[in-house]
Amino acid sequence: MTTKTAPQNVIKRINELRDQINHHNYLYYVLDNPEIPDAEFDKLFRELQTLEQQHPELITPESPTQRVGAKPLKVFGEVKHQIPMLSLANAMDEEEVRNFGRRVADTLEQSDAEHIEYTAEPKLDGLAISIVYHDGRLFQAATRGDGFTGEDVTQNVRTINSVPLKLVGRDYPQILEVRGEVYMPKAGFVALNEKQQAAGVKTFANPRNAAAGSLRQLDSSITATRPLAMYCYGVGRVEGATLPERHSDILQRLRQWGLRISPEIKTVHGITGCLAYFAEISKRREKLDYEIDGVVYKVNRIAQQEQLGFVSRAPRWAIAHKFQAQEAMTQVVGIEVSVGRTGALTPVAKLKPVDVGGVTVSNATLHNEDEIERLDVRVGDTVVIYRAGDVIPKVDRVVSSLRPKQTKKFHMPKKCPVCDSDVERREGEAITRCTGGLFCAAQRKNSIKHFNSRRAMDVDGMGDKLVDQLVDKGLIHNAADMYSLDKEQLAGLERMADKSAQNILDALEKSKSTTLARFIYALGIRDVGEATAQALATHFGDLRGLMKSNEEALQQIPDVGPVVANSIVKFFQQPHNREVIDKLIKAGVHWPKVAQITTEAAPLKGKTFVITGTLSIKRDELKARLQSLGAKVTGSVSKSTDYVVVGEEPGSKFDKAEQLGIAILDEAAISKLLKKAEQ
Ligand code: 5U1
Repeated sequence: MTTKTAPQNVIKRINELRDQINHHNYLYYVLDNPEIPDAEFDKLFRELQTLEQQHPELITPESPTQRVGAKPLKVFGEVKHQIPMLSLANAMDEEEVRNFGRRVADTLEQSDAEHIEYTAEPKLDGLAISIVYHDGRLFQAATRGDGFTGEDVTQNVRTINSVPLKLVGRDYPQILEVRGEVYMPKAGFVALNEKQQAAGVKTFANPRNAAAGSLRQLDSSITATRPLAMYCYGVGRVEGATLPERHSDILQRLRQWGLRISPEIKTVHGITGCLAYFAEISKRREKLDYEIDGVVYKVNRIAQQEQLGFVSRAPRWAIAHKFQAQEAMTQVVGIEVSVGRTGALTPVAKLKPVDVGGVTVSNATLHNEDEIERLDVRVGDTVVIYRAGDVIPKVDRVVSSLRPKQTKKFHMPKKCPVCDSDVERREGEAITRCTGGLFCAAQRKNSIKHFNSRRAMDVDGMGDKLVDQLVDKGLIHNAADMYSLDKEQLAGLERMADKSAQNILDALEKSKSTTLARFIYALGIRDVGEATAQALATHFGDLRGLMKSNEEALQQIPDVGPVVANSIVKFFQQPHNREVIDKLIKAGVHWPKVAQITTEAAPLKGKTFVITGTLSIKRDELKARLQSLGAKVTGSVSKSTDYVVVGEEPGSKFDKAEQLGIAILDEAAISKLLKKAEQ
């Protein structure tokens, strides 16, 4: 409907929309740093288009609807596109694709629309590029810019490996302009961001921005280090040769000349064929090596393309069928910290529910403290949420222009939000962890399962499923609680007869008699494996000594460095962990006294051992016992080896030991030596 005099509120809204669109075009095209999701931009654009259609008298040549993209950056030379690089009309759903198909069939006066040939191609989320070859040699490369004038990025494009500097064969046109998309493969994007982060410089929000930022570098030696690639999807100016009559055949010809064409391009019939292609590629989208934001359908016969022609900014013979947006904008109403099974603290943004690609999202992971710092996300912020496939949605960026006044920076808590134990974050690591492993409800199941495992307390029959049931029913909260279970409680569980309940009680009773090394290992202290547990047991001789020790003293023990020492001290500092240990000892868990061997008096100090072949004692256990007696255990035999311990079916180390005349100990001999040394 056209009204001659537009109301003031319409004029005001049109001006607002133009300002906003110009601002976002600048962020997107010039700074390669979009603030809002594409879908939000499309909404603004469509609203402006609708208002301008209703009030055509208000259209000005400067309106963003009257041009494609943004002006080129002045620092690059300008390139005039002899044939404008137009954009594509979008179809947001099947209905819009079917409308496109009907328009095509009507204009071509085709009664059988399903007969019309189309090509269907992935729509890469990169940067449109024009590359001109003169006599087969790369002459000039330019970005699309505003569609009529682009930026001269020849030097940068020359660094992209998939762009040939010289065409292959002889029958190429004298002048050939190919058009396509420069993009950054997903793996390359992840690697680049890791590199940027390590160097403490800006990371990119997504592969498209990374591609754009890399291509529009002023220094082409930087572009050369970026993992850019290109696919061609069409031609512009062609002089001195005639090209085939179908788009698909033109692409094949480009391939013969050495240009890269997507292997995913297919020829299909009718809109039914187009939609089947869309469904098929949607399923494989996540597995593709590059990001795509939709599919492009093009009428395949060039004669039909010419018949269809163009309308304002776009050809009538092609359309981009966009995937549902994977991004959406919403507000952060809170930031909570969750604790995982392994004690890792993960900050989670609580969101005003928002639809992202057909799924309602109300939480998004913020990963870790570094990520929060990088995003500077705060409660009250408007954020862009990104969801790919089945992965947990993440906060992609903060829309800083919409930040309310008086927001506060978020900091990770100092105490575990589940059990109130201290949290720790090691130097060089991104994850913050709870140190209350034995007690923390979030880690409960994991820590009890580890406690029961064969090489720890070896509670026979107490499998993972049983632990899950006991914890879920609230019958146990930590490992010590298992020793207070009675037969009735156990027999009341699923698939548990009286006999099996009694077997579990017997196994628990049996497990009370253990070794100090096994007990230390069973506590599940971070970084304390069997070998370290053994070394701690032999060094301290009893648990109290270990619990009271400090980092300095711990580091005197072979194999205990500053990181492990810190984990041990932190673990025993937690009152809740100590409570559980006291309860275990009160329940009757005990071990024989261990002969204490201090490092200075270690009987095997200075001796080097190598182990080869199969022994009845576990290799790790033997290694730990030797180390706790001061010996060094290495992996290869040399002149400095003192003993080679040889089990069944020894390897070449045995032969080498014989050649070098090194003392060989069989199982009986090493057992005797250990017994004597440990006395
Ligand atoms: N795959 C593909 N992407 N893409 C983008 N084809 C294709 N064609 C385009 C654009 C802008 O434009 C022509 C149809 C003119």
